[in-house]
Amino acid sequence: MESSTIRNIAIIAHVDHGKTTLVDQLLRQSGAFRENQAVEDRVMDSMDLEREKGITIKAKNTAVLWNGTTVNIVDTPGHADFGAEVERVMKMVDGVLLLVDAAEGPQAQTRWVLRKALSHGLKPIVVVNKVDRDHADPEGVHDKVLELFLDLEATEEQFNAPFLYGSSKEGWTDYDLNGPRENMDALFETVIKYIPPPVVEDAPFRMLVSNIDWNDFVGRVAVGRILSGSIKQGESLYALRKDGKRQRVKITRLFTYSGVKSSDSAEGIAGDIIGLAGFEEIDIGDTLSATTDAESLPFVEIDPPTIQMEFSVNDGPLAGRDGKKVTSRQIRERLFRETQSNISVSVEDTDKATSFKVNARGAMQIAILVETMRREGFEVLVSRPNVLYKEIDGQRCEPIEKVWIEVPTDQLGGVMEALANRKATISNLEHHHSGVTVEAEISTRGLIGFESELVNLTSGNGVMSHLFLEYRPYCGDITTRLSGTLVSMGQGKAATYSLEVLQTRGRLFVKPGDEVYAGQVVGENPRNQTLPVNPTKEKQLDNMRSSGNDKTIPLTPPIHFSLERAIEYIEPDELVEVTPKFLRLRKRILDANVRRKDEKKRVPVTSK
Ligand SMILES: Nc1nc2c(ncn2[C@@H]2O[C@H](COP(=O)(O)OP(=O)(O)OP(=O)(O)O)[C@@H](O)[C@H]2O)c(=O)[nH]1
Ligand SMILES: [Mg+2]
Repeated sequence: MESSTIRNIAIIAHVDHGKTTLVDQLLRQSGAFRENQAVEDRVMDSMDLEREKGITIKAKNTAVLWNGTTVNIVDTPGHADFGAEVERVMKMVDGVLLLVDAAEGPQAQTRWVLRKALSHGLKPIVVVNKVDRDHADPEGVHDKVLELFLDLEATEEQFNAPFLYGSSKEGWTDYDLNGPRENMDALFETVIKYIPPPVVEDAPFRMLVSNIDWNDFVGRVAVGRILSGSIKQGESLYALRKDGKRQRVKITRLFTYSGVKSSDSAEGIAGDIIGLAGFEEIDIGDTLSATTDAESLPFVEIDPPTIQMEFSVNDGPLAGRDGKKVTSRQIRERLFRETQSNISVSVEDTDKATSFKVNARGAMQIAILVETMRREGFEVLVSRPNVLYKEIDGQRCEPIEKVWIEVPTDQLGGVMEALANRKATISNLEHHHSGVTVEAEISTRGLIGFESELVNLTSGNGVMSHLFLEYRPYCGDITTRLSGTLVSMGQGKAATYSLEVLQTRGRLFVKPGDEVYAGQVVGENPRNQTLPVNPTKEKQLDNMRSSGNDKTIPLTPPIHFSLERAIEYIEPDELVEVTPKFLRLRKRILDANVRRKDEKKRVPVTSK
């Protein structure tokens, strides 16, 4: 193998536009799977959470062999919160396949990933995907993508990118919209013809670590593209760490990637994407080199985090009943470990030993981290996300985003009102056959919880995407939750009798038999105030009751929160208690008397 028979590409797109499904087809049609091998859909989404949520969370490598050429492919996530996964692979590839849904057209994240790819000078190939969909408008989408290229100031060469049409699901991509609709050959041909082979220098071995993989036998595996030279198993090299340390390492294993697995390889050559093991410590952004005098290779600049959440030790009365990892030392260690492979997450200690601040790109990204931790046996308290403010010219500034919302015309009113409440400014309204596209500018703060509100307002018909725009001066208080809470005064098991009474006061979050404690938020109060309640009270047996009083209204099922929804729902004086099996909402201060004193002391957080 030599570098002229290698192509390195990343697949980029807005969320759900069909990247992982396309990789399935490339693998299948290049013969990466054995004949008759049962292969699940979206094989690259191999993490449990990816399969459950149906989205890609981590960028992953694979490779296919096509007519003697090795095509290394990086599948990336399309959700905005995982954007750093796209940024960090930019240095591994020479070209990108930009997928655009033929019905939805370019969306917020299409713009963002394309901008990143163009600014790295990567060659794009556009695939208008999902042509099989109802309401697909491939020609219209073709024009919109060209407009996007113009908008993003693509070079003439980038602007003349090849366009293909296809359906990942049906397994075809063609030059022509009319067919033949048989296979992906046109795409393979275009990649090999249009994407240049990796440029390699005639120099000793050098590689920038762009990903960290995990192998049960050898531990951390450094993944990257070899810039120059070659490496064999058993050879030694130097790791230049980001903190300036230089470590000598013996390479114990060398992997190449194909299909869904990695396999051992005798040698890695310049231009190829490989994995190396043998390190005690290694992080994304470190440089590997055969010589002692090599300089560190520059890593990609990535967008800064915009939100922050507090993680703390569970100090509630039920702490430690469910989880196995509950101490601040365990939580701290786990959070700092996350920052080694998740480059857009950072962690800060606070003045309290039991509490940490975690910075990230969005609530979804943090929710995935919390969900992963609870599966590992952790218990933790998490706060509502706060945005990260910045001082610019002596003024307190906050992140502002551009949001695009697709909504059926008859539901526009409710959505506009919700946007106004969240202090958004509408920048454009476009009516089309399937509804209205609303374009607005809104603070990241105002966007928190908006997606669930939109789903509620439009019975699931509204879709939105958003993109960081810039920092602007603080735009004033925003009230995102209008309802109050029902807060338990007692501890014990929730009793049917009291819940029947309580459900006339608001909507409940607990069901009979659930363990509750004082200070736990057990329901929503339609009025914006805290109502103390006792959900544990059993019915008093007495002789005085008449049979008529026994009639009860059946209990409405409690509101079930997903972790992400719970995080966005709570107020600053509340927390989400997360354990492997349970999710509870609670007041920060559990004791009602202390809480009342504290409220009096405090300046109101939101003003009307
Ligand atoms: N109709 C149709 N559906 C498709 C096509 N390609 C993918 N899908 C469906 O679209 C959904 C999302 O597909 P994925 O391949 O997971 O999309 P993705 O771009 O990898 O999503 P993220 O990685 O989360 O950004 C799945 O339900 C697919 O079955 C297509 O060509 N036509
Ligand atoms: Mg995917």
